[in-house]
Amino acid sequence: MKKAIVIGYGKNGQGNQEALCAMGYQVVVYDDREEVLRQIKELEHVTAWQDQEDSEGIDVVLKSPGVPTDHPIVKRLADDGHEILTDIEFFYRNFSFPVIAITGTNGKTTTTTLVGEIFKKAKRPVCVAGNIGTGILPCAVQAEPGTWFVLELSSFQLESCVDFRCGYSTIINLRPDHLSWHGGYEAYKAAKRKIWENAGSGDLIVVNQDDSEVIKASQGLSARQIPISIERELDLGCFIKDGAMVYRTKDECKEIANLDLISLRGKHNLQNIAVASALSIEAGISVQAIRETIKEFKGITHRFEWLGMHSKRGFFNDSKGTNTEASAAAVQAVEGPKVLIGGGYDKGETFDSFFALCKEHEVHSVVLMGETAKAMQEAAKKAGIPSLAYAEDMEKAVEIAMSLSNEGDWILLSPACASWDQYRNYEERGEKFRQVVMRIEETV
Ligand code: UMA
Repeated sequence: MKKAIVIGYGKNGQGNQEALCAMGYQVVVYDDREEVLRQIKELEHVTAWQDQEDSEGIDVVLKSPGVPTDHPIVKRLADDGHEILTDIEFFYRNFSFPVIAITGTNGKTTTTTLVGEIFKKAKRPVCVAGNIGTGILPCAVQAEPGTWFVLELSSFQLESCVDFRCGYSTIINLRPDHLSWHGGYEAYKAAKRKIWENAGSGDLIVVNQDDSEVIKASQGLSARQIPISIERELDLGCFIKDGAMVYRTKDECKEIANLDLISLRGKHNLQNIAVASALSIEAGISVQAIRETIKEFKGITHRFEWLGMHSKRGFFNDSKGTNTEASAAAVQAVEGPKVLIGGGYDKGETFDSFFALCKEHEVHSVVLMGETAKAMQEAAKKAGIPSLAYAEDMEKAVEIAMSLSNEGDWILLSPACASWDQYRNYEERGEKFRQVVMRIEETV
């Protein structure tokens, strides 16, 4: 019987363990957290692996994306001669489904979800998985042959890739993010670029012409390239023309949808829709299925999610705004005076230009939380934002935001930081925000 070690037993690790067991592996699990080890002891098919144990006879090491590559256990296993894989590389080596892979700093989840919805509308069998929250391997062991895998991939997953390659892929955009994790912007970009590292002439990549870093990353590849832009008209690919999103091939220019029909708000979402449309059309989906989907698609939870009017203020939950670029898109998506609730885990980002943009887009008050509160407060002050406040938790943050706002204002949770200093993940942070907001009287 083949043996595997799963490192990290969160969402990803649990899915990997289940899939490996279903594939006939004997699985041992390593996790730093005591409570997780206790939980493993109660399981039937899994045993905990102790760090002193011999790793001889282990065939596969599958690391969760959030376990650093320089973690002592990971290093030791690598020194013992084991290859350290994340789920996406293992998937590539063991399964042969058609794949659409999506990465980028922002918009991955929206774009991935949208492509998945388009495939469902076109009645094509599809699995939507990856960084989006559903493990790739548990889906793979259950999927029927011919199922399309639409995968959101993070830099954490991609950094350990070696041979991974897929038929259709994109890097939506590139901005500084996860800098302390990767050790700088160059290393972060290198991790992201692994999505295209092995792309060959039979593969297709969608290249955002409005992003110079993405263009740079696409250079020198033999894969077929489909450009997209929301800034200018193109000779080929997806762009905006006369108030409509269109798709131009060498023979014709088809209208995908009039911009008035698109439900998602914000310029950043037009980019996501253009990328999703290009990938879907190239994978053989009809323009009609795409049009119908983008008419209906209202976005995803925690990503610029409308929570309604409460006490005559409009609330948006953008807990998934985990870096300045994502939060900048949210701040620009609606016009009018705003209060921003921000701050969180410190990834090493700087905030000066973010708050300059907030000032430009009518953010008159900022309520800050978490590790980055102090650095953000200084940057917001420098940018000249009139009201700044600190809150120790979400309850207090919403209370302060209410007191700093006027009737008709927007109150936006878009932290520009990851959540890991105060919450398990951005979902938990967004749910907490929702709970607090929902207690405020609903108005029209
Ligand atoms: N652990 C250790 N030692 C460490 C670090 C972690 O033992 O040094 C253990 C923890 O005790 C815990 C487990 O590893 O039990 C957590 O693993 P993980 O951090 O990889 O998190 P998962 O719950 O497995 O979730 C992961 C992704 N998380 C990260 O990449 C940080 C989820 O992406 C993904 O949805 C999920 O797998 C399903 O595949 C979330 C994320 O925040 C959304 N991603 C980052 C982002 O989008 O910016 C990259």
